[in-house]
Amino acid sequence: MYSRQCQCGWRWTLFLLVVSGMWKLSLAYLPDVNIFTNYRTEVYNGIPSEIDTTPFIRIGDNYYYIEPINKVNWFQAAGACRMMNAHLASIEDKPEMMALIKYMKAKGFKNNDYFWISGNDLGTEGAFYWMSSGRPLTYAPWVGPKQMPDNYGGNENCVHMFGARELINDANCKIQMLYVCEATEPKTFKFTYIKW
Ligand SMILES: [Ca+2]
Ligand SMILES: [Ca+2]
Repeated sequence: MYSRQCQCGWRWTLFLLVVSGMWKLSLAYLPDVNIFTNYRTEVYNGIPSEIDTTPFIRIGDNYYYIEPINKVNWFQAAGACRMMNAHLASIEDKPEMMALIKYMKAKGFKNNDYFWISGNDLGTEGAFYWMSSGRPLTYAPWVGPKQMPDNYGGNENCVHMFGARELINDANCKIQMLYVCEATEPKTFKFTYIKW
């Protein structure tokens, strides 16, 4: 008698044998489950909001200290920033400059308030670098209308910004002025316990 029923029992048996074999094989290549750690580390830019950063203030993604009173020369300003485990600021793009000037204007600083930042051409006349990063000044909004940097008097090798304008100028490093320090962007590590 013709039957459509498949006598497939042996095929199922073979299938299950193969699958179980693969499973055992895969186990052989898996590392011991016990070596998996239950901890995971995550790294965040910036610091949690509950941590007080005073006297540094966060503007955009950066943390600055803006010296409001004591005027010093560029080298002293660089040293003062290092004493705070920071550097003279490097204003590396227009958004950073705009954010900083917006804050400084709001604090009442004026165009005739000059602030040292880390740019300089002390190494090679006319080749300006940020001391804090070692990078060349690619964003360099030199003040006009006279063409700057003018190396006036043959001795202007340090860069300053203005308190209320998105501009920079080269000046004699020995002039005394205010300064802006920038803290290295902090990283925060979060350690998470995961129940497997
Ligand atoms: Ca110069
Ligand atoms: Ca100048």
